[in-house]
Amino acid sequence: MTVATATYKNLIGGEWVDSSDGATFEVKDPANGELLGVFPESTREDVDRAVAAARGAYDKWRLMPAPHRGEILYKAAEIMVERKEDLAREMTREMGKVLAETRGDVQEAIDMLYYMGGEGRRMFGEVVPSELPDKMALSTRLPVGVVGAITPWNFPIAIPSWKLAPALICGNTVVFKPAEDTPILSLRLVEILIEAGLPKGVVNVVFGHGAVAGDAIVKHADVDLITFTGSTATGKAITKGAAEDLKRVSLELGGKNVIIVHEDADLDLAVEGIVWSAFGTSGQRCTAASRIVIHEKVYDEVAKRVVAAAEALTLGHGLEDGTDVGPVINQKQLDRISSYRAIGEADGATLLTGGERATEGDLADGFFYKPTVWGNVSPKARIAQEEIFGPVTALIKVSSFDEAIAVANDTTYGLSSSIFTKDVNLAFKAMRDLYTGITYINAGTTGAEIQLPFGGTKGTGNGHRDAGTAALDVYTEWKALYIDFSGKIQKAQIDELTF
Ligand code: UN1
Repeated sequence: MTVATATYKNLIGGEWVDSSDGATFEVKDPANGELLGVFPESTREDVDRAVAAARGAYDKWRLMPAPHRGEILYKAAEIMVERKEDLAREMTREMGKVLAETRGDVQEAIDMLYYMGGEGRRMFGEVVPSELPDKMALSTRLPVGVVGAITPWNFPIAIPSWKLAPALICGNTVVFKPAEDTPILSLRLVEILIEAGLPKGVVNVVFGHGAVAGDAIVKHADVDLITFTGSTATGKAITKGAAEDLKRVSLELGGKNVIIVHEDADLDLAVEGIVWSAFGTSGQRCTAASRIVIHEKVYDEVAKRVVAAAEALTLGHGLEDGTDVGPVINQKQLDRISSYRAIGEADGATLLTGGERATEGDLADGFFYKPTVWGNVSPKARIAQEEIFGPVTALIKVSSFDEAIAVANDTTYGLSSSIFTKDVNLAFKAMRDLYTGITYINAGTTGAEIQLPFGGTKGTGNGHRDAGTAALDVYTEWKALYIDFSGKIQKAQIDELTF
């Protein structure tokens, strides 16, 4: 397969421009190393110009009625529906995951554009009674200003849509730095927004790496809000960098997501859910199931079936028919995932399958890692505590429901959790007691829909949520309005009322 290599530019104030010093970086297919594109390596100066363009476009955009902003998002969704297949194919080349999953990624962006387009005609505030006569009290939303959006490579178009669509519908302008591994698909989203009628300067794109371009956005005095999805370490650095200006920071960080298999579970369902959640997207989802907590009565059976299913998965290029699992994103991630083999052994866990690169035939040209299952993992082991972000999962044996919940909650993360059980009482206890932002009953840990809040507790974030109406709280400031039509100066909490 030959793919035309293109040279791309930053988008600043509606103009396509090179980086200020002309530096570039390359983007390659993780399955075979093919060169796909050359991108500007943005400097602090480029970020300064992008922020100035976003600020310049802000007043016009915030004053456009929200339903009109919504129409641009609807139009973008419609264009994306038409191009879904092409976008999905291009994404598989750039990011590696299989075509069914890249179609899902594009669909998630379509869903988000439609959903947030609808918010243009909702974006509800509140009207509440005033404690004084002839006075009205209500709340409404104001945009925050210039949003710096920094996004990861694992959902190259969906996650940018989670940031850009709500930011835009609320009336903010944006400086967007997509992940350096997947800039092509992120750029496609912006191109589509422009085609749908987005005015110049409302979204500005600076390509590059976190150390310079990302850092410049985070520390820029004229950026009001940083929205970031990525690692917990980077999230902490962003929080510190943004503290000087007291910027609002919305973070979606790591996960160590858990599936509980209770003794009464439907094991066919549970095994299918485990395999999909652990090895789909090569385990590179924030929501991937990297811990499976299994009741001792069914542990051996579940372990046997999960190992057999993992070994039956076909690795290959995501565009080839029959591929179940694509490559991981890059050499650095491959090295990181590989390093957990020795860590798991040192933890005293039993390697049941995988634990090494896959190098048969063409796989040697890409970053392929065998689906890996560790057995008899201690809940405190590093492979049960640290986010590996690859096709690796840890089986943990427990002897009761209460122990399962305690083990499930015993991590520094809190994104997604699930339980397989037929006992309705236990299902409700799990919904209440699993301290995560998302809990599934009789399903795996992945597959969140965009109309509900997405995010997690503890080290997974800082209390904000992507998606759903909760996202509106990230991208707006609440404003309270009091309208006194009594013709007097009335004093709240002071005036004695007689009726
Ligand atoms: C992520 O991995 O950061 O729920 C996002 C899911 C997807 C989104 C994952 N809808 O797995």
